[in-house]
Amino acid sequence: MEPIMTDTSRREFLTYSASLAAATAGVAAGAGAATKEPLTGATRHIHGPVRTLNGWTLPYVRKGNVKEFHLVAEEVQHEFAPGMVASCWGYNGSTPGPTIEAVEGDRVRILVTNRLPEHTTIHWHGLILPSGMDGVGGLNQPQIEPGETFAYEFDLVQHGTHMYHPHADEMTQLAVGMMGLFIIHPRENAAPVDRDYAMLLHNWAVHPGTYRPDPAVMVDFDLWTFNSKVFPAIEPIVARTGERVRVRIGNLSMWNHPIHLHGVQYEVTGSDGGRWPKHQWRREATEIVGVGQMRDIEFVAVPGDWAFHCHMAHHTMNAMGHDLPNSLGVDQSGVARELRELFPGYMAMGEDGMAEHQAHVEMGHVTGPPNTLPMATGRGPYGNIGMGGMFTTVKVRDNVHAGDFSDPGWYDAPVGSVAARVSSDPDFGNPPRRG
Ligand SMILES: [Cu+2]
Repeated sequence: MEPIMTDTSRREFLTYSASLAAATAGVAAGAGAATKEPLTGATRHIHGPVRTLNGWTLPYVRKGNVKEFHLVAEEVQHEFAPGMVASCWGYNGSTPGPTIEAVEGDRVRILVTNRLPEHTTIHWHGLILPSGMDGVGGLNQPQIEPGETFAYEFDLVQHGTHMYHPHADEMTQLAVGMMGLFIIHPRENAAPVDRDYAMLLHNWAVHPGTYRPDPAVMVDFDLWTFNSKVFPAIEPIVARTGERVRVRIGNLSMWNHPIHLHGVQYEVTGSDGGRWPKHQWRREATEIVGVGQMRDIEFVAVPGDWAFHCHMAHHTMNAMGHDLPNSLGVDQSGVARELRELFPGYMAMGEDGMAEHQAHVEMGHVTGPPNTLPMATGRGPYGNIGMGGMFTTVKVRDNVHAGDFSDPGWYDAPVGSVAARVSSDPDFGNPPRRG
């Protein structure tokens, strides 16, 4: 059975949006810059929709007083970025699976069909529910065997940013991509935002030249993803100047991630504990989202292109050969000359740092194994960006329309506001030095 959003549910959402627009217009009008078309409040909403970067939201069918969702656990062919596809496991054709969105007070029924070759379950991470609905296979329920469909049904008695994932053979099923977001909007007293983004952090061991994540790897991962995508395939977070933006971040990887946003101080406003009381908010530029944790951050959008990334440097790159001796500062010209006699075209790298890698790859000097992304890639308006993994941009412009999430291109910085060359002489100036 294909789940669909019924007319009833669509009408419910539209009616809600309209009434809320009227209620919040006064608040919203003050947020935009005065010289621009004012923010009307039409997009300010409490009950979603959430924008799952590169992802989607699962429609439901209303059956009496129950919202019924249907998840299918199955193998999916997943593209991490153009040039790299792997056989992963997910839900309803994607990893992460579709985002489930509902409202505090709803009763939900979630059908779970297992089309995997082994048993599975779903744990509703952070939700307050009856023990028998908690989804730990063997502890709370029988395993869902291949071909079977189980029904979970419970009341949503809280709000906040949550996740779902298997609690059966987790070593395999998490490693190959089984995860999703479960977002519960507050029934009342919510502070609206203009844009509401969501992402799950994850790590993968897809060894260079292979086509399936390796579930036996515990620490040495190759790929670091926002919603199972790596830079530059991760969509930008688009906003209009003055809009209030929320980004909901959940971590189902095996490492903690210090998530850093340039250009603003954001506020950490919530978690799977719901939206925190204002006196608990913290002003930060980097927030560690620990394994199994959720964090909501909010900020008022400032014009520009702003990096948004994990601050672990090796999480903003793709697979690299790193079981090698350190070549930084080592004169390799002699050995390179000898090796070129054995391997024509051999080039020594790393002597002056790794920044040259991207240029060599793009010029075709370095060809990696098949189905393997370059370690560092991406081109911006001023040249190579040299990133990968958990990196994207927040793109804020004055003229983005409400509800428009399309990539506005690169920021056209005002004249005189970009760092620029003043000399090409290494002996330029007279800077103070120690020693
Ligand atoms: Cu990280």
